[in-house]
Amino acid sequence: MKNNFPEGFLWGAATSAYQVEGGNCFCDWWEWEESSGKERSNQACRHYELFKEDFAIASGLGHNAHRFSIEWSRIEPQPGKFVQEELKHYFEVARVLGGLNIEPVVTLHHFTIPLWLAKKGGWENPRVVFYYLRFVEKILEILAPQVKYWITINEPMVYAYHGYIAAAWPPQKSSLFRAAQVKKNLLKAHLGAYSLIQDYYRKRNIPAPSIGIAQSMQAFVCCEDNFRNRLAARLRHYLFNLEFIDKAIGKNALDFIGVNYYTRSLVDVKSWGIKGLLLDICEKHKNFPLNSMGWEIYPQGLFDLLCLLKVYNIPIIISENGICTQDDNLRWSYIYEHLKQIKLAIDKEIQVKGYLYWSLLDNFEWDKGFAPRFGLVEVDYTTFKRKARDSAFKFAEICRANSL
Ligand code: IFM
Repeated sequence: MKNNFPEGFLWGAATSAYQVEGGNCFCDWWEWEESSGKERSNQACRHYELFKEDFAIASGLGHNAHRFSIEWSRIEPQPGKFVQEELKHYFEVARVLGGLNIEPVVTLHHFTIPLWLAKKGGWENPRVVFYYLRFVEKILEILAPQVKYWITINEPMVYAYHGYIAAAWPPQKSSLFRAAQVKKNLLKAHLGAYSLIQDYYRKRNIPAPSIGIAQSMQAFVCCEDNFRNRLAARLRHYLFNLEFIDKAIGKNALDFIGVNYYTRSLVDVKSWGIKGLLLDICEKHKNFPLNSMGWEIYPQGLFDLLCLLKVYNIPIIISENGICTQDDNLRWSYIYEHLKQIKLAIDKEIQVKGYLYWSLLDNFEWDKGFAPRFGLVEVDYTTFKRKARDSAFKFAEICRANSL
């Protein structure tokens, strides 16, 4: 039928541990919040305790998939000391999802690292690959049979950019050289995890899992159509959107591309030079409605990107797409317009296999604190009561019907 999505399409939402669980005091972000004077994450949404309630809501909203991340610093608060209770917790998280017929999509690294690792240089230190794989192995022992979809790393380029170029996130460095080092180690970690997970399943005769990364992708659009901007847009598209997945696919180490898509970026290079080419943007010519953090709403960009990804000929999951806004009608139109673009791409035989809205709950938006409201479900941060928004119910109809 005309508006149907493919059979078995994954419908749901995503979260990340640090942004919803609360009390993640053994990681780098927790310490950074203390020293930076930024809004504290504190109890976040108390999802660590309330996950069953939250998953019951997701199930009631017709979701058949849910993306969550594992908080590494809970599992391994000190080097090499793995906490059984915490491993059991994530086993329980996946078990509860399974019991509700919700497919777990597990992210192994979503921005935070244990504080002890940060003190050893974090992702700049080549040893990080060893530490990461040791952690991944522990997670496999707990989750392997229950989990089919793995995301090794969330948004490697966003991580490298905010922490090591823009100096906006911990460890607040500003060096292209360091960022390149971090990117290199993230890629090595992904490649190692890919083999580790595949081998683990193969040796135990568990049906092969599907392993991807969640790549933040923006539509890079020239503010003014001139040679310098066109060159910069191409360069940024390669470096920020494609390079990481390109290299993973080149090594046969990617089963699906996770696309995190929110907005476009207006390229406006003010001077020649590497920084200008990579980073200069225009804030003046935003022509589309904005989310509450000032990002333009540009659904067409998702279609354009999906068309460009077709050459890789591997499945794609929209691992994040969402809007922070106080206007729930705008949220609904955002979701609907992006789904229309995805459907257009599917009609062009692009293999999109799932859509995970960001986010199931309102949550802690990193250095922006709790003000941005991304949730399908509203969270009252005083009582921790949850209330599904109208957009969540409208989205539920699409999830249930598997059709627009
Ligand atoms: O909240 C973040 C998430 O952690 C990673 N992707 C983008 C989201 C919205 O900014």
